[in-house]
Amino acid sequence: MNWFLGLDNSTQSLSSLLISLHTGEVFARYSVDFDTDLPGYDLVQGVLPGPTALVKHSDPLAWVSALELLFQRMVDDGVDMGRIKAISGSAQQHGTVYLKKSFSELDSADVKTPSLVPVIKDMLSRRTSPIWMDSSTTAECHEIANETGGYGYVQRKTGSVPVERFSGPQIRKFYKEEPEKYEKTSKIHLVSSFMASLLTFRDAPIDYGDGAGMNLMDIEKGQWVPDILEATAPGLREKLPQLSGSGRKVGRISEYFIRNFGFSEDTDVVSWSGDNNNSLIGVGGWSPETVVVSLGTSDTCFSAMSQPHVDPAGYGHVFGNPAGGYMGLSCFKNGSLAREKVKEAHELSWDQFDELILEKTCAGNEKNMMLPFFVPEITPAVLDAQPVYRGSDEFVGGRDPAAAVRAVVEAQALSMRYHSSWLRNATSVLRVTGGASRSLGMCRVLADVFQVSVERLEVENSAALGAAMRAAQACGMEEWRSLTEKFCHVSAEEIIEPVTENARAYEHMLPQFVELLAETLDTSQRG
Ligand code: XUL
Repeated sequence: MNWFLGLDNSTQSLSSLLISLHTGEVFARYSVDFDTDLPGYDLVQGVLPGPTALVKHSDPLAWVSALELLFQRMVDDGVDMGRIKAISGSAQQHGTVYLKKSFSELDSADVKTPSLVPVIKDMLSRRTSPIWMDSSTTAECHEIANETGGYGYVQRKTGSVPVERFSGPQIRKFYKEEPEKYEKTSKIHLVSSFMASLLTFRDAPIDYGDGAGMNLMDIEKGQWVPDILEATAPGLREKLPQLSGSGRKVGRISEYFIRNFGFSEDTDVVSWSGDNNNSLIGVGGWSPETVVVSLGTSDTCFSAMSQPHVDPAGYGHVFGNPAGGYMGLSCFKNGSLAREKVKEAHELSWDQFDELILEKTCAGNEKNMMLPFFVPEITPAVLDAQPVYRGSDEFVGGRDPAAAVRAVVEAQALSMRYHSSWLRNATSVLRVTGGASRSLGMCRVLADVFQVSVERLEVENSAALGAAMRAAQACGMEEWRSLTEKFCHVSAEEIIEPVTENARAYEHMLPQFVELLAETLDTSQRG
């Protein structure tokens, strides 16, 4: 029994991998895509259609279904589930799941139905879950700030100013709009703690890592902040799970999963955490020398921090590092969503997208520049999404695919460089992970804009890998350092060195980009 299972419940899919401490192998990579594998839930890129562009919810039952389908795929493929010693997971951050009292009594329920979905459906006090893409709580952010010591106070306590997608403002909105349902809610879980609870059939704690993304937890003390809870919604303290360290075993896997999928009754479930927190571990970035760029549905830029210093501009966040200490993170919503919009607008394949960056355009993009706000942006806060174009008539008129492709990627890299300076991490290396890290063009532009080496890891799903490594560490099997040496490999051909001649183009472009941003921003959006 030396296999450890890492799961990753992201915005668009649930995926898995197993690590073997014995052989150092990473295997059993499976994935369930919410849109295509679970069409009955009507999700589009993992999200339910909403009343406005600012409202983004998902269906927690799709996550339950995905968990069962993923395990079934593993079993059907002959994976010996009985050899899994422990499971941990990673989940999209900030999203919340609202449950009735019956959920906390799940461990005494004798579930005999072939699926957990109808059982959990009856236990939901709110049918849908607001997720990290939601930007609809500006009013609630103001209210929480005004009722407490202001934006700066909430930031000093919780690591972030009140932010639209964070759990606290989302909970407040639910309380204001549906007070009876709020009243009937007995537990509010994060996606991460909900998934861990499903596996054990008991309320799992929220780990400090992901708990820091709620605007409710004192990042230094690892405790709920009473006056912020009060300003958020009445009686909230009783509705929140416990807080705990990320390395805690939260229980054994429930009888239901043993019976249906062949897990051993000794299989431990270890606290789940946020996807970014897990990625920090999965890329081997748990000590402060490394800056990580994760290119997924959202793009994020983060690094470990020994002391929790906050972003003076108010956009960055301090979360918990699962290996201890803190991590600083900036999140950009127009990540793969923006790249896809440009790719689709010009009817390109991903290979053509890359070729246009690498072969047909050069650093600086002949003064063509874009602000890729295709959907409301987080960093910087832009609610009224509208891409902005500056440059030649062809480019502005949408008739230059090559310039458009380079422009979206250069804008993302410049924005990351500009908005990550608060991390104060003078790095010489960027570790790049996530689906779009396969794009050599994207990595080339990152290397040139930051003028540092870009390293790509062998295992692309660093969130699932980090979760599996955390499961192993929590079982006392190995230290972070040896787990990192075993699983976080960078092969020499995956290192992209910066082209020094391109440095000048970006030194010149960055202030122009910042100026265009300043002109475009509606500063009245943030109080
Ligand atoms: C981080 C954030 C996103 C989600 C995506 O603050 O909102 O990266 O975690 O899953």
